[in-house]
Amino acid sequence: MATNGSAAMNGKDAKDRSRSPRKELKKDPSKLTEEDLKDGFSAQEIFSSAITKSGYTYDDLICLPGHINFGVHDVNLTTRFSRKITLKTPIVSSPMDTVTESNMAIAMALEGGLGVIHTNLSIEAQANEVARVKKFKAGFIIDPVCVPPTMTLEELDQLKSKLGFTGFPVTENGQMGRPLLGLVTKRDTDFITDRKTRLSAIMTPLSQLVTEKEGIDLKQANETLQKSKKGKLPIITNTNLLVALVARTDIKKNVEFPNATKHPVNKELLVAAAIGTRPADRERVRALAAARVDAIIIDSSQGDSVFQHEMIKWIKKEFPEIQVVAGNVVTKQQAKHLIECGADALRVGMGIGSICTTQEVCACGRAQASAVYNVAKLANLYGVPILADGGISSPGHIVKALSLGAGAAMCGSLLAGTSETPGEYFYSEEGKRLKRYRGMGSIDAMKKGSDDRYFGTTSAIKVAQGVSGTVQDKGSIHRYIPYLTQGIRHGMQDIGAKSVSELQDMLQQGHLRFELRSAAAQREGGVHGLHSFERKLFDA
Ligand code: CPR
Repeated sequence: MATNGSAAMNGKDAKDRSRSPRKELKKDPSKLTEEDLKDGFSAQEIFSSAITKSGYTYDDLICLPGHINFGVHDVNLTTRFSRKITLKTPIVSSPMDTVTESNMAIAMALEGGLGVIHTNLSIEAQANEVARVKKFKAGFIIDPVCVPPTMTLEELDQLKSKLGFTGFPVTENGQMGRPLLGLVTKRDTDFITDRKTRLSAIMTPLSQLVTEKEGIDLKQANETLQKSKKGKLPIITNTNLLVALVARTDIKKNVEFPNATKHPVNKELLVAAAIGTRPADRERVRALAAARVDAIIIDSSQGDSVFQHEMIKWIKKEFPEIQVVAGNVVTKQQAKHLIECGADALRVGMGIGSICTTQEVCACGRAQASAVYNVAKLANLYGVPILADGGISSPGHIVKALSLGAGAAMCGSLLAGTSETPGEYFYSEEGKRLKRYRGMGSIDAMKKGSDDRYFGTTSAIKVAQGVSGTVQDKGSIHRYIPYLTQGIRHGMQDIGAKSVSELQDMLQQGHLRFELRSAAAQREGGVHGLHSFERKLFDA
């Protein structure tokens, strides 16, 4: 065999040498091509299951860094939620009864994402939650707690200590939307010794109140509050019905939300709501449409069913302006069926949620990175965005979901425990502040109605596909989402992608490079080798 440096090489040997790695290393660096410098693998190469026959999770993968020629604040996170809805923040809160009701949906939309109101509510209650989001106007309290004139000071004291605020509108019957009779504040109540006195005797009556008429904007309300030096400004109709309250403390707190997800014309916040696939859910769709819902999510763990096909076609025919998100799916075939029925977006993920036992119980599902990549690739051919649903526990996972073709990440556990989620905080034995978080297929949640998602409504035995647990307090969404988005921006900057669309162009052209991580590489990529450490997520 010819050796290196041998002068006497025959034609075959010369050919072999031109392929040898040693020859490659000796290449003139100024002649290196882009191909020579390619490291790692394209997504197509990684997910070509013909070779490995394995599915991969987010943690199995790592994105290789690219070239940075822009600042982290230049990264644009604008993305597609569905055919017609665009978000400035690629995060959506899950339709779960411990994650999204109106408070969460309002906060998510203000931060540029979107909230999906869960369906474990009566039709009327769910439509009401949607209406609360649509009626939201920054700075205006649209459902202030009202009290009746017959209430005693003693009862008011109890209410104050429970709710933590001090001023209340007094209305006929103590209900919102009724004629305003007066206002009780600290000034009216502090020096009254007889706590059996009724509010009608000590409130400041309507005739002495500063009020404004319905239709006023926040700037005008603010001016009136400043001029009058009052703490609360009731907003009323021409017939004195109470429609909102503006509080000086809220105006001071009220910040601008430049990323808010709003209707381009009427400026209302956008909101989505989940439904099931039972015939009775058509009535639910009608009520949600009447409440002006923007998107309907058909909530099913296995979306490729004849029930869902019929539901998609029916909604698209009856309410063509409402965006329909179908799912859940994890294969190209499932995705194709739902898209061809008219879906405007797909929800991707089966059996990978943090609270989920579907893969254990039903032996069905798919590792999430493989599911997202494969479904996104198919859906992209139709111009339909996908939501990577579940299994997200860090901003890095969101970067990976976007890198594999998702339009946005749908998150449950990541957002659970924020102050805007339903449910009260409580303390663990070690003094940690916690909230409950449970799967919609847990026995507890199914008993409240969500069994339809797991095809369990008519079964004699309800089989749990999830668990019920707790998560730690994460503070407000208005601090937490900016932390997540800043993390995503850093990740995209490292990859060298200035926008989500650029990232996905890189994915499609094979310029986005990945590697699989061995078990040791995954250990190395986490905190290791310390005696102890404390994880602080951000400093703001
Ligand atoms: P995590 O973000 O907590 O990992 O997952 C949330 C997602 O899990 C939800 O958006 C939903 O798709 C899914 N999910 C909710 N409850 C579930 C149960 Cl009990 N089992 C399986 N998946 C569930």
